[in-house]
Amino acid sequence: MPKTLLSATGKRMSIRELYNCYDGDGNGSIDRYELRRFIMDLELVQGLSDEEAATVIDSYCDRADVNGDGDISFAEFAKLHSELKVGADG
Ligand SMILES: [Ca+2]
Ligand SMILES: [Ca+2]
Repeated sequence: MPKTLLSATGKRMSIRELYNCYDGDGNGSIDRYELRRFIMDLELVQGLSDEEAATVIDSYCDRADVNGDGDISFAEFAKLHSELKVGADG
């Protein structure tokens, strides 16, 4: 379990809590800019140049935004979250 899937207080958060947490403007959905924060907090782009990081973040956004409407719905976020957890175990 990546430590970054824990809240700032070290307590595990539910996906719903995470989703609300990263919905920075509180409009009920996570847009690509808000997802960027999530990706960065997960340290998935650590050590990369800004340019490389932007590319990686873009690819995560594209992957997460299944229906391509520019927002990451809760269902889309939950799917990405589960994929990241699997991927982070190795
Ligand atoms: Ca939002
Ligand atoms: Ca979407």
